[in-house]
Amino acid sequence: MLPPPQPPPQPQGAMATGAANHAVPCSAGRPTKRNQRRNPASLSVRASSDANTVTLLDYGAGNVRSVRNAIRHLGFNIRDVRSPEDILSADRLVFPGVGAFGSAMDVLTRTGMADALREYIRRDRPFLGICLGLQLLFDSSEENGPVSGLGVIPGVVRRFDSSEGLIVPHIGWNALQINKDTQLLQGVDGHHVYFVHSYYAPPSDANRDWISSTCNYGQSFISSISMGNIQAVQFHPEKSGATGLSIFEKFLSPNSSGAKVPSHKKASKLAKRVIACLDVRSNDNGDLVVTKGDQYDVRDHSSSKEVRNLGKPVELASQYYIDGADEVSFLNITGFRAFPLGDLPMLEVLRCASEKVFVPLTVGGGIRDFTDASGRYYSSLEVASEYFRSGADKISIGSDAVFAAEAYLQSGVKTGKSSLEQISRVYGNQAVVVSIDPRRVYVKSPDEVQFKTVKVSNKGPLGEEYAWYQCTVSGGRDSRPIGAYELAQAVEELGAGEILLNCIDCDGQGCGFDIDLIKMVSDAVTIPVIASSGAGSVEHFSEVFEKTNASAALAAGIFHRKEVPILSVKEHLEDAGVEVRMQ
Ligand code: 1PR
Repeated sequence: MLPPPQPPPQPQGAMATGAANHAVPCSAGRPTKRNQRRNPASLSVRASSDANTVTLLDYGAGNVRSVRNAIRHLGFNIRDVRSPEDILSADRLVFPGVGAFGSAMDVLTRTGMADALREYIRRDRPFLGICLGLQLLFDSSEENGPVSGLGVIPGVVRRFDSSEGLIVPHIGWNALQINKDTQLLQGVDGHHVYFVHSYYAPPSDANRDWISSTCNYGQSFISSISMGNIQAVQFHPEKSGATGLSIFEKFLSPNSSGAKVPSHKKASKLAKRVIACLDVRSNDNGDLVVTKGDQYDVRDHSSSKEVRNLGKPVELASQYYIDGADEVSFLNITGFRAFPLGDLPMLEVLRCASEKVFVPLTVGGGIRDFTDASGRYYSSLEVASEYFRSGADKISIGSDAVFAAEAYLQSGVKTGKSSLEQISRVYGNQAVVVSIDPRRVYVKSPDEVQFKTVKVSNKGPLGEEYAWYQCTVSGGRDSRPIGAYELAQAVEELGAGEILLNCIDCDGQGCGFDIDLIKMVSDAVTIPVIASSGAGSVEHFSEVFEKTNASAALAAGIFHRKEVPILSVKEHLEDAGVEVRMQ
């Protein structure tokens, strides 16, 4: 599920902090503020007779910015549901579920919207549920429960079982198997779409008539339902690239055939992801640029010592989306110095990118508690919330997660107060990535250190056969007394949903990923690991997927310098028998 923000989001266009007031339009043709924000006096006008208007049920517990962006991108206006009557009068209702099953049902029941939804569905009015918006249609869920759902479809929503080593949450691009001929899913049989969830609806004889597609992850689960005008999908069409937008379009304008979905080899399972990463910071002129370091040194080696400038963040992110990146990550690499909420250009970059990039966006840098110059305290949760509100689907925590893991390993107690714990509790662990910045330390024997070592593939400078990977903070500036292995296991326990595993030694070197490190960490946790640092050729990607349990591979320099196109990486992986999403 995509993350719910805290505090709940304001009606569309309105932002919770002053930062948002500085927002400027990212592109021409974007709906005006007047269009976006509804005048309360106009709420008595219930019917949305405008064929270009879609009603959106944002019950206030979730961040539905990506859904809004996708709807607007397709040329539709949004009418927000304010009351149960708005549901009943909708011509076309989109219900993007976010947050936990129980709290969503609480809000829907308390506001009378649960009954209105049941009635709307009973009348067979056009409905599209997304993710939790599919699960809530079922009888009940195991999530913090059992908790009763809307009871439209027979069945109990269950949690994926990680006891046999299945990586949970189920994050990534998985193949759809279509079971029913529906207009919504026409042309997308065997395509990958983007999922992020820990709970699923199992197919059964009782709900067989509802199922329009299934997907396989550990076991078969319902990826979409369709009955009359009632449709719902477990995946995120708003984050599923061209395939997702075409699905959305077919719902929003049923007479259209939707954007053309390119045909390709049939997908069959969870794809390995290829991620483009943009390290972002201000250069010496104060412009926010994409930069790229060698072993984290981003300054030119010429006499000028300028911060390397590899392009504009929004332009590059949009290009990588078009080129087929499965995700785009922004790392605000000097976020540890400055207060991220003071970094209005970075938030604006995120807002603009999220209007153009319809695959998941991760942002990291500077997520921690902070007291500003005037003495006002901001919790890390507030910082993360602003990132989510500005368009992030996931946030990534670096330095602060190291401190949290150290404290946890020392005391053995989860205080619940670290940024990692607080953010994953509110937003769900699938929305929290921990970025690890380790440096290789060679040793002659594993007994020399208390940390997990590996027998290295290439011996150290003094013939050392072993190494441990020491974690750092503040962009590699300070080393800490904790290894990458220990950190990975601790942050999984504290609530991380994914690990971004960098390696300072390999960063920018183009000599390949550190297979020893990635194998050690990806074998140590049951959450997805993103291999990062060192990609220099397409073969490096197939090597990391063949030799480790990494779920994704991330690169920066080779994409920025246009040395290796994303499509070449995907084609090579496909030829090597690694399943990837082709668009
Ligand atoms: O500590 O919570 O403020 O987060 C800071 C974030 O910024 C962390 O995720 C940290 O990894 C990142 N960061 C800090 N300093 C740097 C730097 O480069 N000076 N960048 C930095 C990390 C590593 C990867 C890079 C890969 C692939 N960059 O993001 O993109 O190594 O590069 P390659 O394909 O060119 O080899 P906090």
